[in-house]
Amino acid sequence: MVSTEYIPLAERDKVLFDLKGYLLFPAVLSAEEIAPIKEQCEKMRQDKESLPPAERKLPGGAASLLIDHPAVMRVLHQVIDDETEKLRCESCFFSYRYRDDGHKGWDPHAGGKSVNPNYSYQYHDGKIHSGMTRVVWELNGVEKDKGGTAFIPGTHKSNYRKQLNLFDERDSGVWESYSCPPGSLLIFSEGVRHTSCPWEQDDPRMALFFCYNHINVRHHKPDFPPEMLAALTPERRRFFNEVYHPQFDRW
Ligand SMILES: O=C(O)CCC(=O)C(=O)O
Repeated sequence: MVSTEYIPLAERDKVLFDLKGYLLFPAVLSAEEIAPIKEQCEKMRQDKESLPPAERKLPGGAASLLIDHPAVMRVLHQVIDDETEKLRCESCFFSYRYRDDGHKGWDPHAGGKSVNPNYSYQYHDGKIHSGMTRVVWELNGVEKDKGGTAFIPGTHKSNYRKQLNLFDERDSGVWESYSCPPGSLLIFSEGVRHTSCPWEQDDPRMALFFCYNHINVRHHKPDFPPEMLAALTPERRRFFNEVYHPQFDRW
């Protein structure tokens, strides 16, 4: 059982997110927490029908404990909204990668200041207001520069949005990636220029990609099946509410 209590995000991490546009927290999940999620993901990949309907789609089943994991909430409360009821989860998928898997690999995208609420990243009145925010759980270890997501740090605030492609070559000297043990948590603003990479490790990548946003905004088409939503606790189901402002519930 994951406690919903959390230690507020350190000042250093808040400033680092603003500076770079991403944060990495190593080994947040224990081996005992990772195992059932990996088992669910393997079944989804190889034998979906063996799972109950509510667990065939992420983030149902064992993975549901990640929806409001305290290590995620303490960041989203700082960068999207400090009220949980104003946070939405709008997509979740499993990335299974292996060497020569035919994946598109290097594919830089996003970056630069934007007024589109989905890619917007603002700092106002002493607070960060990040639009679409990715939360990635690396269930297996990641070796540096061998397939983890790569970033051009700081580009969520870059003024030269259309010229960022000047740096798109992998060896342009501005890309940064990470290594991490299993169970690590990567959180980034979709506004920072980033890319997937060819997977060059022996162990596959097993990563869950969640996408969060403010309750007022949506980027993805909603496609969470009713049986998955029905099996969640009310506190977790709330993350899949339609786009609206919760003040209307009070009137
Ligand atoms: O696969 C990856 O490492 C990056 C995924 C990505 O580009 C995204 O989440 O927008």
